[in-house]
Amino acid sequence: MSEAGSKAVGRVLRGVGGAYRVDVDGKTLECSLRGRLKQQRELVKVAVGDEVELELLPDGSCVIADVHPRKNKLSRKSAHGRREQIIATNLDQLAAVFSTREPEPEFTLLDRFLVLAESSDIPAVVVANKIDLTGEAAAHEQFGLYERIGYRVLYTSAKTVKDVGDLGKQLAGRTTLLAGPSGVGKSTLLNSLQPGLGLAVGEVSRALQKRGGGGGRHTTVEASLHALDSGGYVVDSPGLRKLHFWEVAEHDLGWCFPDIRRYVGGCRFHDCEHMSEPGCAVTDALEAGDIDGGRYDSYARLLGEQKAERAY
Ligand SMILES: Nc1nc2c(ncn2[C@@H]2O[C@H](COP(=O)(O)OP(=O)(O)OP(=O)(O)O)[C@@H](O)[C@H]2O)c(=O)[nH]1
Ligand SMILES: [Mg+2]
Ligand SMILES: [Zn+2]
Repeated sequence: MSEAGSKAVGRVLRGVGGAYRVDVDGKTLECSLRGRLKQQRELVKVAVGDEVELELLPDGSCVIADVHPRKNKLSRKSAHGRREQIIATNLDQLAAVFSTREPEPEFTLLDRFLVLAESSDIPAVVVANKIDLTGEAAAHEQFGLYERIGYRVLYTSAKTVKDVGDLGKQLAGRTTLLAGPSGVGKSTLLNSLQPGLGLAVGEVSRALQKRGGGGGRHTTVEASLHALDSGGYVVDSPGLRKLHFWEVAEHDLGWCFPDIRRYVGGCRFHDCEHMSEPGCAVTDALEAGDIDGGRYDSYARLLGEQKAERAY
């Protein structure tokens, strides 16, 4: 892409404040949005992971002229107001990264990440990092529930090369979003898998953790896509303390919990919300101990949020 007017297709690596970094066959180009797209920016938000059409202008600058239709996207509601914030697009899987300690895992937040993935039909795996702090047996106790539900859980320590091998295999050849709270080691894991990435990692000071909780301040400040030597791409993303859904549109909420999904066919009413309806196979399974109480609480809380949203 050297002559004015020439075109190319690339993939958005990152984008802040109207400046985008786009990968074209292994070369990184700095681009802005073409005026026409800029006007529709509320409509066509260019996001990390997007496949875009580029055009080289006579002045040597490069613009994004169009965005290809997306295979999928993961979005959240912005912290302020009611806007959609696209985290990443065109994903093959989500890796929900939590740590066994420092910070301790917040399973209601993990449930939210999993529901987000299920609702978009994006496969999810769970990464339980920092097993060096607890030992593997304790980590299995913490996260074993998710294996029983049917998720793949990868037990990792970014401190030892042997403990990131399975994660490396899981990422090879796919586009993966690594998401989770701040300080759990997302960037550190990626650096251990591929030292050349050189991602900034934070220091979780014990003092800071005690004061602020949740691992302190954020180190990664914006999502960025990286090509892996093993094929595929990873998106490293800033830690999220909260995750509010922009939409859980495609499926009912119960469908987004695989452990609840398998019972809904047995409910007396087809529109059962599994709260207190008679003949509910889900609450029966809960009482029988076949559905975990914490998972059911996550479901009930999210259902409450959805209803409040609809009433809004
Ligand atoms: N003991 C131990 N510490 C780890 C491990 N992985 C990461 N850390 C440490 O945890 C701290 C936070 O790591 P980061 O990689 O910056 O965490 P992050 O998830 O990218 O955080 P944000 O960018 O803020 O979202 C650093 O001090 C790392 O050295 C691990 O497996 N074991
Ligand atoms: Mg980070
Ligand atoms: Zn029911």
